Amino acid sequence: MKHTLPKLNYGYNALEPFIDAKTMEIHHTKHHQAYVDKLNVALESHKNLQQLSVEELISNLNTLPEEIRTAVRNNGGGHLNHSFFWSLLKKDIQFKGKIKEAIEKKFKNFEEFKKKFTEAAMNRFGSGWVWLVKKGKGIEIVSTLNQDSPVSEGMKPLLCIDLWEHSYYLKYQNRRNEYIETFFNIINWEQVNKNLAGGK
Ligand code: MN3
Repeated sequence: MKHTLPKLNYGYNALEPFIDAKTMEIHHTKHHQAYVDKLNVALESHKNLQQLSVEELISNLNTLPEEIRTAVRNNGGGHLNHSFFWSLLKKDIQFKGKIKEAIEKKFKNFEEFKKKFTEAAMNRFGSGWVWLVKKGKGIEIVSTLNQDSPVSEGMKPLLCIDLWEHSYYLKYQNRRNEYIETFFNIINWEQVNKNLAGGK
């Protein structure tokens, strides 16, 4: 089974003016596609691993043959992280439901959550991601380097922001702070609620 680039269920311009169409198109068709392609190359001579989903691969990195472990970690991680990220983006979705309750329980209120998430994203040195994850019975903010995923650590992602410059540089250049601020306008809280409700 070859891994394939998932189609977006919205247009590249759907997140304008917060994320511009050109950035979305390049991010999806070039960056994400490259992770998919390189993952397939890494698995070419490992027929048994081709049956596994990318989530299964990333959940069990330590069981993979050493010669492809880094390639799968980076490119499988890139594929998994981006597929998840695309599902989280939508304009004009109200913050409500169980995720609202969980965030208010953990962080007191939305503003405090936003502040902590923003701090984590600003402090992510270099390329990586910041996540809201379910861990045990609670939720917490974690940060990963490069294309590492909290899935590898047994955590269940609820929400994430891509902090690689390719996700914002065309429109925001070095202003990561503006990109992070704008991200709060395009969170699909309906999907985050689904992620919270889903297994594990
Ligand atoms: Mn990216």
